[in-house]
Amino acid sequence: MTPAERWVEEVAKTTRPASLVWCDGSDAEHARLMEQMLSDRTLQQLHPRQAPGCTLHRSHPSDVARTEHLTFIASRSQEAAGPTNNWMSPQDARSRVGALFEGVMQGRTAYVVPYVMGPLGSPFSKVGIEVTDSPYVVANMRIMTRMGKPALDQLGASEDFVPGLHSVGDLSPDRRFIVHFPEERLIWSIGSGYGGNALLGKKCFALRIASTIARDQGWMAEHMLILELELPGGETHYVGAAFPSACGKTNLAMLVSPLEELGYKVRTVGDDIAWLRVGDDGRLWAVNPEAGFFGVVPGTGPDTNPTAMATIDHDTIFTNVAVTPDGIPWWEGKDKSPPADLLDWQGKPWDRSGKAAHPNSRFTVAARQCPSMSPKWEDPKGVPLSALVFGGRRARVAPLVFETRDWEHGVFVAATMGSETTAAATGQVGVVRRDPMAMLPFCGYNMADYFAHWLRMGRKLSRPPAIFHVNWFRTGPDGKFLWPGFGQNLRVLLWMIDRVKGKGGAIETPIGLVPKPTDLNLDGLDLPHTTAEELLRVDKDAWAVEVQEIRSFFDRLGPRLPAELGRTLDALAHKLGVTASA
Ligand code: GTP
Ligand code: SPV
Ligand code: MN
Repeated sequence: MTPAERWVEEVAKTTRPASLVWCDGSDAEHARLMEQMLSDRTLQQLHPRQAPGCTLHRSHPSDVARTEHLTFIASRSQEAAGPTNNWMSPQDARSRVGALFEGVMQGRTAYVVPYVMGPLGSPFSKVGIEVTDSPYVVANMRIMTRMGKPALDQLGASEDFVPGLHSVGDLSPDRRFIVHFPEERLIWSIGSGYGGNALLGKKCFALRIASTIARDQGWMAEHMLILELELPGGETHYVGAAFPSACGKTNLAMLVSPLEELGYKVRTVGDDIAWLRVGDDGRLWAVNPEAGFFGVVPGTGPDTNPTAMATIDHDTIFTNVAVTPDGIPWWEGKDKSPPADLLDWQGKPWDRSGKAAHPNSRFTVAARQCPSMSPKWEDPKGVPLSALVFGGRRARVAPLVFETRDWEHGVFVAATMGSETTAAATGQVGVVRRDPMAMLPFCGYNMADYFAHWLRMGRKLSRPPAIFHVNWFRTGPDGKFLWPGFGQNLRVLLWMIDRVKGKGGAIETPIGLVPKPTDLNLDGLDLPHTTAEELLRVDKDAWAVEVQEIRSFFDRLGPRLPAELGRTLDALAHKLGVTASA
């Protein structure tokens, strides 16, 4: 027996499924599963001509987003998980959560899903095995990862895989736990069938577990899109960008250049996760470990993200969107006016009072369907990054863009970024919180140690990427976004590349290097100069308040916080004329 077979046998003994199916990832297997889910109503077939090969899944209404308060790091010491993670001792996890797995799959089929994160054959790829009682999860994993036989072939008789045990349980939030054992590299998830809670290759493995492996091995697992930017004449640059959930990663990764005719093109390498390493050339290299997109549906339309629209017009699993009686999917932002007789995301006639599609409704679609994929997207060695971008959703305070002074300052800005919460996780929406590197819910270990790891990585990079901060979401007094966003974000990327090349103007401010409106290429954009000024304004009073918030966040992290970050905060406070408080 291989180590994989031994582990599967062990979990089967605990969960006691009626049958066990090893998934090979073949078309025939997929067809059987789809057939079964259509007949038991797990999935609904959508319109054969308007949405060929597309299906709709409606999740349980209490299971529509990641549940951060039910997500745990079960490290031996609480200190290892750190103050920003929920912690459970491994013993507690075994008794409290382990007990829930006893016999949980009785009468159900357990699917064994071997999968690879990263391009097949890449030295940076990693194997996971998810055992799940949800055929919907299997269908999603088949899109999101390289699943089935290729994964087993890559694994062979090795014990180097990340096991993940998943059961929908009874779907009750009272018995829902997403637990990570970082020392054992093991994942347990029960009580949810949704997204990041259940597709264990994604946030659980490729971020939480991978971040701890990366710390130990000297690389990084980050919540980042990766894009390729081609300039006139063919020069290409790669950019990694970390924004919190539902803050624009997929959209930026699929950006359609408004200056395409002038030779500026953007292509997609990844939209959510990047595994980063230091190359022999001293640059930072990025690989997208995923094979598909699990993207936010609302707001996706022909004007905002035509690339995503083209990607999802066939062979896509939609979760929690609205639908017409004849099976055409619909969501807010798809087009101007909703069709008649719409059924909302719960399948009820839509009375037009609330949202028809759930705000966190999602599409699952293979990357190979995306017309903007870069030829390099599956390159086993990855792509070299010229710039890293961090950003959040901030109605106020943060300007459209600024550059940090160096790696250490960049790490400080990333570590202290704030963003408004979104529907991607349960809980209140629109509350500003610190979301360091967009990793607050995804860092598998102590956040202070994670910052130290970032600083350590910088010392290994002889040609580090420049680090920027952006905010597409600043609003005016009328509450409307000041910046057109989407494709026009290209103009901000172009300024970044100018800066990387030692061109492009900027003025020194206390927070970093901010362009003047004239430093940005705004040609053909109908943006009043006063709006551009407002977008780029650094409001010292607002930043003084920010400093206090950062200070209390740093206080929470305690003495493990790298001293460099404390010093950078003091320097910022000084520049703003804020008196240091203890
Ligand atoms: P996750 O998949 O949850 O990690 O989200 P994400 O970071 O990929 O965000 P996504 O690109 O799906 O965007 C989330 C929401 O923000 C969608 O409703 C988008 O339409 C909207 N959005 C994205 N980019 C922009 C932008 O540049 N400007 C504005 N105003 N909205 C944007
Ligand atoms: C996110 O919340 O960042 C997502 C969706 O990408 S989920 O897979 O549910 O985590
Ligand atoms: Mn996304």
